Amino acid sequence: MNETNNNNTIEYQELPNTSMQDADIVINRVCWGGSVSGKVGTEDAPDVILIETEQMEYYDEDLEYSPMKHMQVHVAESIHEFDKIKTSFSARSRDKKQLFVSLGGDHSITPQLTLALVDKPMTVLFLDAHADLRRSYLGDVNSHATPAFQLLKQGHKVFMVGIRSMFETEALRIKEDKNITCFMDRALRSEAVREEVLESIASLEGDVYLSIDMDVFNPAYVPSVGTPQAGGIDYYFGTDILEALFLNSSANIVGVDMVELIPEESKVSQLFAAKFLQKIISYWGKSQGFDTKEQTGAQMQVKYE
Ligand SMILES: [Mn+2]
Repeated sequence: MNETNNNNTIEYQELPNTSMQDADIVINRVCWGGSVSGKVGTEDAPDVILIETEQMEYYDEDLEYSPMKHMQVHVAESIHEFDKIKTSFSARSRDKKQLFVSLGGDHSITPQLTLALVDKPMTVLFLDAHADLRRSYLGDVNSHATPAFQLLKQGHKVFMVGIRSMFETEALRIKEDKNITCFMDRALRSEAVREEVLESIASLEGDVYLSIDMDVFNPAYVPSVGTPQAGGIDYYFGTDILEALFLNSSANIVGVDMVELIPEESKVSQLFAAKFLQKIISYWGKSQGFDTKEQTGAQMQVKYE
């Protein structure tokens, strides 16, 4: 936390915003909640999560470094129209290795983001309580209940973790489609299965996109999401997944999203999301060796106690 920035613009951890071209981390605000069939308010989450990043310490207590001493961040203009999501990373640097994190918004944004980031098949690590494999939902093919279906249609493999709610046709698709790997939430109660999940994630290679539906977490950790579901993973298994993917696999991370959060009065949900966003940035930074690079990051430009 620092006391030097008192303006009204939205920043990550109140740090100076650099250009998209020069940034190591690009944070995309996708304020789209148009397809939510449960509670409303996901479109407000990106700004609220970023505001709560001000409450986070710069130092990462797990990885034992201060990521933003070494990295620059760009918080992009917010997007309010569904059709504009596909072009949201068009100004990105083609030469520099960057982390693209999108804050949703509902889960319908994910297939638009993968269209924005890649033009060939990859693996999508899909953390979610719901299978999201419907062909259409309430007449909408771009619904928050259809993203996994859309990702498969784009040619991607989908690696699901935490699933605990589905329609019968979705269950059949999971059993039959060779491009789906699925670890059901109930199975994760076994430590051996949790280890198997982490080993499978660590063995991922090539391009990988990480989509985190915040309802994958137990509602005690993240009570406010579009469609809460009993059961769910805990915070530490979430960070174990980040460790397996970012530090233990050889995967090239093409992008990450966090979706379906709805800001609430107690702030528990958005504080959890802010912390998890920080962990994503920290683990990615470590995977790129930023912890040993020179200290010219955004944090060096602020006075703090
Ligand atoms: Mn979902």
